[in-house]
Amino acid sequence: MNLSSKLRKYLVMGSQNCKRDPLTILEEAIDGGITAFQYREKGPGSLNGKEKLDLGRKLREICKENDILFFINDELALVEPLEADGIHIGQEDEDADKVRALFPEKIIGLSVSNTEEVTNSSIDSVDYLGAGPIFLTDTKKDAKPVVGTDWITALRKGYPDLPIVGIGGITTSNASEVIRAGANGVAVISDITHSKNISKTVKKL
Ligand code: TZP
Ligand code: MG
Repeated sequence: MNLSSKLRKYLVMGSQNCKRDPLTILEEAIDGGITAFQYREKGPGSLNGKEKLDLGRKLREICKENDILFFINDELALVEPLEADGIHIGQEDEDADKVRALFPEKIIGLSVSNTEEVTNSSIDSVDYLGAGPIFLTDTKKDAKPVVGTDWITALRKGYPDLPIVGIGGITTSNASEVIRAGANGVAVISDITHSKNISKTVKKL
């Protein structure tokens, strides 16, 4: 499977997003057919230090057993201990070319929310782009302004061959719009983690 296909249904999650056991939630999402997972233990209510590492190890193991790509959000120091397949960085993190130099073999994803961010980033150093927030989201309190699916269309035009994943407010009701606009995949937190039937939700995405 190529990278684009492996990013089709991308669950992003930390314990702070879960009202139930995160391990069970991940297993149910895998059951539904997610293709990638990002450990994003961040923000109010998130774990730190050893607890963060321990939960990461368990989630990583589940992804390994099920052949699901495992990404770390932001934190370069977690990449090696958790044997991540890749890392997802934002504009506030280390520059993409520096991350590439540190991890020549890892998959690197970069969030871009507008043209200025694209101009200021080393796009050549990354393997995929995260585009958003596409729709309104309550999950990330400091999210940038909503960009809509037009942002996907613009990125696709500028980067015809680079995998693009939409994020922000994506649900079973609007995921198809994101794909139709040119994204290879959808990255989702709350519509999956808060679902009463996670497997069914993932199938519909
Ligand atoms: N980055 C941009 S929006 C967002 C992140 C991490 C939150 C997405 O969460 P949800 O619940 O899928 O809207
Ligand atoms: Mg970040």
